[in-house]
Amino acid sequence: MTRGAFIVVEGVDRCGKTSQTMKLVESLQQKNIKAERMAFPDRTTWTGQVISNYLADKNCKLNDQAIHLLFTANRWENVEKMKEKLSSGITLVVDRYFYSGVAFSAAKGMSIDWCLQPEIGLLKPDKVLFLRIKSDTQKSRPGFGEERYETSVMQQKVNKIYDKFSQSEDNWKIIDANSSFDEVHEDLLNNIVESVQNVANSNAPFKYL
Ligand code: Z5A
Ligand code: MG
Repeated sequence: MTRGAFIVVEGVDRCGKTSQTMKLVESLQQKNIKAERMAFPDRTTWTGQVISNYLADKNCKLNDQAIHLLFTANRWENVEKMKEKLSSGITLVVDRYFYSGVAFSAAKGMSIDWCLQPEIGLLKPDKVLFLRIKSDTQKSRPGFGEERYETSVMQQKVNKIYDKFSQSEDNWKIIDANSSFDEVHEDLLNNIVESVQNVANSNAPFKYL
């Protein structure tokens, strides 16, 4: 059996990651492609609950290195589960991954090299779809501004780091997230179907960071 594809959807807040990843799984299943959604942070685990409290409580004093490592631990907690699902032929559509970890921590002033070290050894995605959105469109989307990092200054810094990834990483693809939900959806879906076929045709083994 060929493994499923490991797809990550990244982008600044409110660009549409959660709503699109949910719909993508439905659309893939309608095409008879086995698919499941995951999201980081995975707020259901022990580390996920600490992270969720930290994000919701702007007075929480956890230091930047400690929260960075908790986000990373939250990914390591899920590695075996991810491998099992991919090995059984399920395509994983993942809402945020370590790129968010590096981008948000580096935006706070931490070194990118330091931020990357604890991520080494995690699974590398087959494709990262970067939902690139204009700042004005982002601010017009419902819910912006509710959690700790949802300020324009922070989001602009994060966006610059995503831009760097999109230029330096071989598995990144920029998707225009400013158009209608359905247009963005079609673009994402076409890219994922292509990745699923590439993984199946090449019988590609897992890649690691
Ligand atoms: N973080 C970190 O620091 N380190 C890490 O390692 C990781 C994360 C993994 C929580 O993330 C925070 O954790 C996040 C990064 C940090 N910080 N911040 N800020 P989260 O993923 O849990 O955040 P969220 O609450 O799920 O929301 P989001 O990511 O901000 O939004 P989104 O998922 O991209 O957007 P959405 O919920 O799908 O869409 C937003 C609204 O826009 C919604 O009403 C949609 O119906 C609407 N929408 C979507 N697309 C469209 C289009 N095309 N047109 C019009 N309206 C649309
Ligand atoms: Mg979301």
